[in-house]
Amino acid sequence: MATAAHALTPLPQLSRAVADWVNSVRELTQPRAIHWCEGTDAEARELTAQLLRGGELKALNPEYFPGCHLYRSAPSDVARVEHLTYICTRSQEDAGPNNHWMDPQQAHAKMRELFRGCMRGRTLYVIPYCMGPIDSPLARCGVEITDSAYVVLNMLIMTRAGRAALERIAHDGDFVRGLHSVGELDPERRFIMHFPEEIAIESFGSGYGGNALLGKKCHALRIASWQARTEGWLAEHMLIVGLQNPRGETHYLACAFPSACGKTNLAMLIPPDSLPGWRAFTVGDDIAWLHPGDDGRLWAINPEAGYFGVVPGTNPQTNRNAYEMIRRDTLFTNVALTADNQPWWEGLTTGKPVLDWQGRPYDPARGPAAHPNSRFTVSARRNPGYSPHAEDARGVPISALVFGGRRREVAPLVYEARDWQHGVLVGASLASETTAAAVGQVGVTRRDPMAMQPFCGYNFGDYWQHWLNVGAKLVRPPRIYHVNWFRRDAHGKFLWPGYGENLRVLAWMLDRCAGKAGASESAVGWLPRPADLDTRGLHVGAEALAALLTVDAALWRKEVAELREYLGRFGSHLPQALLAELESTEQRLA
Ligand code: GTP
Ligand code: SPV
Ligand code: MN
Repeated sequence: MATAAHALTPLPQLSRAVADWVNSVRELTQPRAIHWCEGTDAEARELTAQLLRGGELKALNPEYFPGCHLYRSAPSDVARVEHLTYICTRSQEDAGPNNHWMDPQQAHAKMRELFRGCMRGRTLYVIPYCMGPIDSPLARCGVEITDSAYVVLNMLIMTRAGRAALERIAHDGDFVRGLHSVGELDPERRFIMHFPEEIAIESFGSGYGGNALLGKKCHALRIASWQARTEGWLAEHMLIVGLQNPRGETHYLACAFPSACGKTNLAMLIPPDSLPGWRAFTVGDDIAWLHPGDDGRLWAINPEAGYFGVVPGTNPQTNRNAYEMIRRDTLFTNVALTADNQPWWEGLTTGKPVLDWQGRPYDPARGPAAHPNSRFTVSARRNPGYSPHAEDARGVPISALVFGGRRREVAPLVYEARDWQHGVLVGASLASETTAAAVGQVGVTRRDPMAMQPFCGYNFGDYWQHWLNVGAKLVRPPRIYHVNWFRRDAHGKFLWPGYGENLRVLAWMLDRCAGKAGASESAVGWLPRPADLDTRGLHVGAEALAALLTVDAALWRKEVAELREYLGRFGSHLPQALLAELESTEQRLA
C-alpha cells in the first residue's frame, strides 16, 4: 500500500529557503493560487484533464495514439529566441562576445517590472526538479516557478520533478532559482535572463521549449556551464550513446551537434541490417554533464529524464524506435492533424493533413502543415533503446567525443583530431547552418563552437581554456572527431544516407580507439580511406564516397582564415595553445 498522504510532510515545509523564495515571488506576481508539484502520475493526469477542459490540450486519436495530446503554442512563440537571451554577469567580459549581456541590477529591475502582478487570476506552480539521477553526486537541483500548466507537464516528463527533488534540495542546501511567466506572450515583452553568479534564471513572455522549460538549456547548459567551470567539469550540448559491437563490447560516445542537427536521431540509432550484431543504447539525446573520473577517464551523465525532440522527419525508415516511441503517452506541440485526429508532420509517408499546426484548414500555399520546429515531449523510459546505465549515479565512461555540423560543403564526412588540444580547436571551429530551432533565418552558416553558441554561460575564450584544463586532467582522454552528415551534391541532394548508416562512421571511430582501423593524414586531421569504412550493403557510389572523404585545400584555407578572424574576437581570452594549433593547421594547409 502507498504511504498515506497525511503521513508526508507538506511540500512547503520541506525547505525553508524554497518556501521563502516562493513567498517573495507570490508577493511580486500576485497569483490566485499556489500549487506545489508532488511529481506523481495522478498529478500529471489531473493537470492534463484541466488543460483538456480548458481547450488548451487536445486528445489525439486514442486508438492509434493512446495517451497522446496536442498543444498549439501562440504562432509568434514557436522557438528559442537567441536575440532576447542574456547572460547577466557583473563584468561584461565574463559573458564574452559570444553572449548578449546586461548588467544584473538593470536586468533584475527590468524583469521585476514585467513580473509585477503578472500572475493575477492565475495559478503559480512550484516545480522542484533534479537534473540527473536523483542519487547521483553529479546531479544538480533547481526549482522552477511558472504560471503555465503546459510547462509543468513538460517539466514532469523532462526532469525528475517533485517531492524527491525537494527532499534533495532540503538536504543539499542550494538550488537554481528559475522564475518563469508566459506574461502576455508578447514578443516585444520577452526576455530570457541568466544570472550565473546568483545561479538564477528569469524568463518572461514565452511558453516554448528552451525559453520556458528552465531545467533544460537555461539551467543544464547556461548556468551549469558556469558552475562546471568553477568545479572542474563540462556541461555540453551533447547526446550520449552506447554502441555494442558484434563481440559484445559496449563503448560510449558523446556527440555535440547544433540544434536540429541529428542528436536525438543518433542517440536512438538503429543499426542497418547489413551491419549485423551491433546494438545502440541511448543514455541521453541533448545534454551531457562530463566529469573527469578518478580513473583518468571522462564520465558522463544525462541530466534529463525525457526528450523534447524535433517531430518532422521522424518515420519508420529514418528511425523506427523514435517513430514507435511517440505513439503513446506523448505530448505533441505544433504538429498538424489528419481527418481522424492523428498527428501529422512532414516526412510521414502515410496519412494526410487536414488542419495545420495553427488549427487552420491545411493549405500548402501557407507553408508546411506541421511547424518545422514542432516537437514531441516523451519520457526516456518510453524509448525501446533506453540504456540501463542511463540511471547509473556515476555515469558512463566516454571513449570518443564527436563534434558535427550541418554543412553543404567543406567539412568531410568524418575526421579525427590529432590529440586533445587539436580536438579543442576542432570543436571551436564548428560551424553549421541555422535551423528552425531558433527564431531567425534558416540555412545560414554561422560559427557554433562545440554546438554551444546559444548555450555557453560565459566567455568562449575562457571556455576553451577550461576544455584544455579538463583534458590535462585526463590520463585516458577520449579521442575527438568531427562529422558532417549533411554534405550535398551539385543538385542539392545529400551525399550520405545518414541515420542508421552513420553507424559505419562511429564503428570506424571505435576501431580507431582500439588501435585497429586505418586512416590517412590530412592537413585537418586523420580521415578514413574508403576501404577503412565498413561499406558492406551501403548504397553510396564510389564517387560520392570519395567526395565525402576529401579535404579541399583551397576551400579549407578560406575556412581557416574565417576561423582566425572569428577566434581573434576573443582577444586576450583566447588560449595561446589554441592559437598555436591554428597556426599549425595553417602551415599544413599552405
Ligand atoms: P535539438 O533537439 O534541436 O537539439 O535537435 P537534434 O540535434 O536532436 O536533431 P534531431 O535528431 O531531432 O534531427 C533534426 C532533423 O535532422 C530531423 O528532421 C531529422 O530527421 C534530421 N536528421 C537527423 N539525423 C540525420 C542524418 O543523419 N541525415 C540527415 N540527412 N538528416 C538527419
Ligand atoms: C534546441 O534548440 O537545441 C533544443 C530545443 O533542444 S529547445 O529545448 O527549445 O532548446
Ligand atoms: Mn538541443
